[in-house]
Amino acid sequence: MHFSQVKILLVAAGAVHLTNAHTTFTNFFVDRVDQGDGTAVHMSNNIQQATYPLPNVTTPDMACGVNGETGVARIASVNAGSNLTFEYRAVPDVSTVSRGVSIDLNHKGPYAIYVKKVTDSSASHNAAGDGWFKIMEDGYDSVAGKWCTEKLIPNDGHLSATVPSDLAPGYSLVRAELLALHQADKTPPDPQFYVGCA
Ligand SMILES: *[C@@H]1O[C@H](CO)[C@@H](O)[C@H](O)[C@H]1NC(C)=O
Ligand SMILES: *[C@@H]1O[C@H](CO)[C@@H](O)[C@H](O)[C@H]1NC(C)=O
Ligand SMILES: [Cu+2]
Repeated sequence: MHFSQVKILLVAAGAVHLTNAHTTFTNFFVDRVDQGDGTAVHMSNNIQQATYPLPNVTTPDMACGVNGETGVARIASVNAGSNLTFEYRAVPDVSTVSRGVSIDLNHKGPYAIYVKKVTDSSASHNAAGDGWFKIMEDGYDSVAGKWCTEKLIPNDGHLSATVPSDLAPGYSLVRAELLALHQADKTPPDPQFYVGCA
């Protein structure tokens, strides 16, 4: 095989990789401080499918994603008024790739951030069900002509929200929801939810 052929194959593999790469919430920031890769974050245990959209929106996974009902030991402290940032990555493990890509540009849609008071943030099985309320949402920016998913790319994959000043003290879960609508008008409809909790 000639070198030129090798190069073409690599370019093709890269393109396929990007198209298949969806996104997932990996890093939680409190007042712009990164808590660390996956720290205090409920994440999928499936390496191959961690960035896939929710396979079934009628299961409890809708709350915090696949494996999202599994509690995590690390808890981040936040204050009223704290800036919470949620980093999304197309490739969760950035030890082998550049941090650059957060989502493929073909995804178009809004995001929202929710909070739920819980008895113990590290406990399992406290995510699905009642109690969630929305603290932030952003959709289509008609002035810029851009969806929030498109702004995510130049913004290093970061979504953010402010902790409400009247949030009761104690433990809470916070849920990030990114919704890609580019397949939602197809048959069958395929709204792609990328959800995760900290
Ligand atoms: C989605 O989950 C619901 C509830 O568990 C189940 O009844 C349904 O068959 C699932 N749908 C698919 C396409 O797997
Ligand atoms: C939170 O901080 C980020 C920088 O990491 C900034 O872009 C964003 O505007 C801030 N959000 C709020 C609600 O202040
Ligand atoms: Cu996708």
